[in-house]
Amino acid sequence: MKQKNKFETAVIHKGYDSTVHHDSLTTPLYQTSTYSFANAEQGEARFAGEQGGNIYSRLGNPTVRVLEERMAEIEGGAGALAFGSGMAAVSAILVHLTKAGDHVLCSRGIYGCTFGLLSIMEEKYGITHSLIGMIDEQQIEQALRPETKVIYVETPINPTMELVNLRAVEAVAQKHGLRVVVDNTFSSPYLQNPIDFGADFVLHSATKYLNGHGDVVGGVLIGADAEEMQLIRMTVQKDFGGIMSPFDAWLLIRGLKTLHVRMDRHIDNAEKIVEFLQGEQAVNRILYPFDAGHPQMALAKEQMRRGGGLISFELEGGKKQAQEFLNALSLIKIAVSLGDAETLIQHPATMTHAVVPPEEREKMGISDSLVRLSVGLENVEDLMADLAQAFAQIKSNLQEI
Ligand code: 3LM
Repeated sequence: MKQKNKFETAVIHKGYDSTVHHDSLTTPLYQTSTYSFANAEQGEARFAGEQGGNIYSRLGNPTVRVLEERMAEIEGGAGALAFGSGMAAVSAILVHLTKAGDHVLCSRGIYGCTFGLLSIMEEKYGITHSLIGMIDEQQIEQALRPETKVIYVETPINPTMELVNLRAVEAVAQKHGLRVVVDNTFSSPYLQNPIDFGADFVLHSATKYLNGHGDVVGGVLIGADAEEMQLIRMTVQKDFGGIMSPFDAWLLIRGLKTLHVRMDRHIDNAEKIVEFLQGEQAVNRILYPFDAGHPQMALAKEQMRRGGGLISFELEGGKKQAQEFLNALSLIKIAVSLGDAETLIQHPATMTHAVVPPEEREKMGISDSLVRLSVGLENVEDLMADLAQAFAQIKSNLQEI
């Protein structure tokens, strides 16, 4: 039997066979919307599912399929589907798993637009949700309702870096017959593979680390069951239609080849910046999973290979001081999104999580003084110099508080 390739090899080779693509070393871009059938009977057989082969790019595309196969492999799943955005992947799996009257149990924090989507589902279809901390089985079990069907979590949570105990989630899900979905965007498959912990589905905003170059908006859903993934392809994905374009898949295939190299550098830089921030008076709290000050560091080390490239921290003062700090930066760009080569900083309360009502934001732990740094691939000394000069600039303002 052929040995399964390791991560670093799979991100470069899995799912691509050059001999059936004119020996092209890199995956060709099949920029086509449709495919011609040899004859009418072939078209009929393909539509009837009696014969494999391409039909129409909303139902599958050879370039997109290479990405899907590669993603399934590196997340340890049995199948994957690529979508036009992370939110298209989130909405597809929630539509697949729920019907009117069901309840979704979520981690205490979730990305702002996921919260927005769940609010729409509640208002329009009576699919309710609740957000809770997920430290142990008892805590999760207590929050279940008779109509709970899905446990939907992020870990680490955007932007508070709180963790969900994946083993506890799985134990409760097993006991009560619930489906588990994990948004693994913050870790990337290089640091954490939730299917190994029993998750049914893993999803990514491919816009972030998977692509890594800030030039694609995309999403990927990976599932533990190949048949169910094929069912989703031919139902929710086909009929809601939120597919990924072949060109975006092509860019993602290129970006993904360096995921492991990029992640290690993001993390090397992040670890040095955490250390630097620890010496800063204006920083009240640092939120980084592998930092000794993180209340769940032990859990982080059980679930994640390293701490990741994102650091959130609370500054002295409130919204005004946080905005002043962002404005004082020069090399570091003020931008939402994450996982790019460029270091990005944003203010969750007024940006990524602005759609979440203030009282809900407070429950999630998102204060007005919280900022989120996506550490890039620049020279770390340059990044620390930019942070240091920004701290120096706001120092006089802070002394006035
Ligand atoms: C952000 N996040 O800056 P797309 N799941 C997680 C995410 O962080 C995101 C998505 C899903 C950010 C985007 S805010 C307008 C910019 C954990 C996106 C959604 O649909 O590909 O953006 O993924 O935190």
